[in-house]
Amino acid sequence: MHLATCGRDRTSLDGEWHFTPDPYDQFVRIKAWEHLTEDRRGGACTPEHWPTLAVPGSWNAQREDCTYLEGPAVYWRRFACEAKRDRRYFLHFGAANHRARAFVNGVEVGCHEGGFTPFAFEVTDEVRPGDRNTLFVRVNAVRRPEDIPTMQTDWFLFAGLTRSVTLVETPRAFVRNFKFTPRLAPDNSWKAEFRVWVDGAEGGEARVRLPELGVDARVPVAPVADPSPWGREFFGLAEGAATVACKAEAWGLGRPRLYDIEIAFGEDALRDEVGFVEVRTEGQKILVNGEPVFLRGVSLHEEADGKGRTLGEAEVAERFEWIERLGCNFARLAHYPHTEAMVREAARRGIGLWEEVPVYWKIDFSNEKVLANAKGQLRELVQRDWNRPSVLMWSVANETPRLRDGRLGFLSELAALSRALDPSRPVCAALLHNWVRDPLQEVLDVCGINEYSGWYGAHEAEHIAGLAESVPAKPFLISETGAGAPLGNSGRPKDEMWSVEYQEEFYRRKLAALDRVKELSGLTPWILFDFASPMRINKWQNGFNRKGLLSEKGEPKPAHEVVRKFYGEKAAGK
Ligand code: GCB
Repeated sequence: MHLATCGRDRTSLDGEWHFTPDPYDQFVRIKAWEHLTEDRRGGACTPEHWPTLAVPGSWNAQREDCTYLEGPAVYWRRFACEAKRDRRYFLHFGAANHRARAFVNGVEVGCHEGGFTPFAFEVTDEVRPGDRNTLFVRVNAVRRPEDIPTMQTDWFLFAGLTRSVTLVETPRAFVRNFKFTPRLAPDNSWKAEFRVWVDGAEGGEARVRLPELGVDARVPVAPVADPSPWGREFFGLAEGAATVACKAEAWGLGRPRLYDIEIAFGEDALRDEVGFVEVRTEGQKILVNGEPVFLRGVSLHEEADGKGRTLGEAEVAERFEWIERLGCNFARLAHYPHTEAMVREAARRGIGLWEEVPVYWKIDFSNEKVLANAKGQLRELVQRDWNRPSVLMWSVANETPRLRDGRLGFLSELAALSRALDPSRPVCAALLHNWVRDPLQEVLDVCGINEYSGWYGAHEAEHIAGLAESVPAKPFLISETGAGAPLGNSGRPKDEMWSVEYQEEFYRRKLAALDRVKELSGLTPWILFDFASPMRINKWQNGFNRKGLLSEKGEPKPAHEVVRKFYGEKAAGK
C-alpha cells in the first residue's frame, strides 16, 4: 500500500549526492555498501570523492559523459536522523528510473522496479541518532526484454533518482493511506465513502474531518480479510470504511472546487485536499457529475528542455499554462505516471486527466513476472492518485499489438485490477486504429484510438468517417493524432511532409473530419511539445519527436492556432 505523505513530517534529502557510473557493477560484486560505509581507513575509502549530482534529476541530463548511460550507477549521501525510540522512519522515493536498491548504514533496506511511481522502505531498525547515517542507492536502467517499458520506446530514458527523496517520520501506528470516493445522489447531494488504512495497529478508530462541510466521521479499522488488491505492503495493516452524506459543491472541469480533509489515527494525521466528482459512462458518453462532456485534450510527455524528466514547480505551472492556452479541459499524461505535482496542479486548475502505465508497444505479455511488474506499477499509480478529482480515467496500455500472444489475458487482468482498486473510474487504453476491431475494446470502458492517417499512411477522410463503426457502443476518443514538423521548417502544405505548413494543413483536415464524428467524446492530439527520442534520427528530427504543437521550448508552430481555434469553437458549443 502506498505510503501517503501529505501533511506529514518529512525531511527532504534532495540536493547534491555523490554519484558514480558503475558499468562493471562493482558495487554489487564487491558488496561496496559494506566496505565504503564505515570509515575504516580514516575515511579515505568513503565515496566522498565521487563528484556530485543533483537529486532529483537524471544523470543523462546532468553529465555529458553520462548522456547515454543506462546504468548501473550508484548514489551516496549521509543524512541526519533523530532515530527516536517511539517513532518509525521511512525512506520515500518519488521515483527511481527504473530499478533501485537502497542500503542504509550497510544494510539493504529494499529494492523496487518501475521507473515512475513512488515507493517507501522502512528504515526504523537501521537509522542511528546523528548526522552520519549513510545511504547508497544503486539505480539501473539497462533495458531488458522483460522490462516495462521494454527495449524500444519513442521517448528518452532519463535514468536515475528523477523525483524527490524524503525521510518520513511517523508514530508507531499511523495512517498509511486513505481513499475518498464521492457518489452523486439523484438530489445532487453526495454520499462519500472514506476508506482508511492504518499501519502498525491491529484495530482502533480513525477520524475523518472535512471542517468546511462539518463532516466528522468515525471509521473503525480492523485487520482485513482480503488484502489481495492492495499489494504486499498491506500485511500488518488495518482497514475500515464509513459512508457519509455531504452537501458539497462539485469539482468539475473548469470548476476546481476543493475541500480540506484530515484523516487522524491516535496522534497521527494526514492532511490533504479532495474534490467531489463522479465520472461514469453511459452508452457512448462520458459523464462528469452526470453531464456529458467533450474532452478538449492534448497529450504530453513529462519532460522539460534541458532538465530531463524532472519538473520543478515552475515547469509544472508552465505546462498547465500551455495546456490552458490551447483551450484544453483535459490532458493525457503519456506514457507513464507523471510527477504527482502534475496531478495536484490539474486538480487546482480544473483540468481532467488520463493517467497511464508504461505498458507500451511490444512488452512480453506471456511472462508472469512482466504481469506482476505491470500490476505493481498500476497499483502504485492508482494508490498515489485515487484521491485526486482531476483523474478521469486510468489507462492500462498504449498501442499494444493486437495479435501478440497473451496480450488480451494480460491486459484484461490489468483492467480487472484497476476496477478492484478504484471502481469509481473508467478503464481505458490507447489502441491503434486499423479498421479491424480489437477484442480489447470489449474489456475497456473508454476506447482511445491512435489515428495517424495523413501522416503514417494516406490522408483518408473515410478512415475517420468509419471510426464510429470500428468501436463497440461505448465512449471513444482520439488518444493520438498528429504530424511532425520542426519549428521554422517551411514548405508546401499539400505535399511537403515535415513542413510546419503540412502539419497545419494536417490538423485543418483532421479536425474538420473529426468534427463530423458525432459520437466522439474528445481528443488528445499528439503532442503538446516536441520531446527527446533516440529512435528519431532523420534530418528533421535530430533526436526529437517533432509532432509538438509547440517546440520543446514552448514556441508555437502554426498548427497550434488551428487546434486552439477548434477548441475555442467547441467550448462555445459550436
Ligand atoms: C504512437 C505512440 C507514441 C509515438 C507516436 C509517434 O502511436 O503511441 O508514443 O510517439 O505514435 O509520434 O509516432
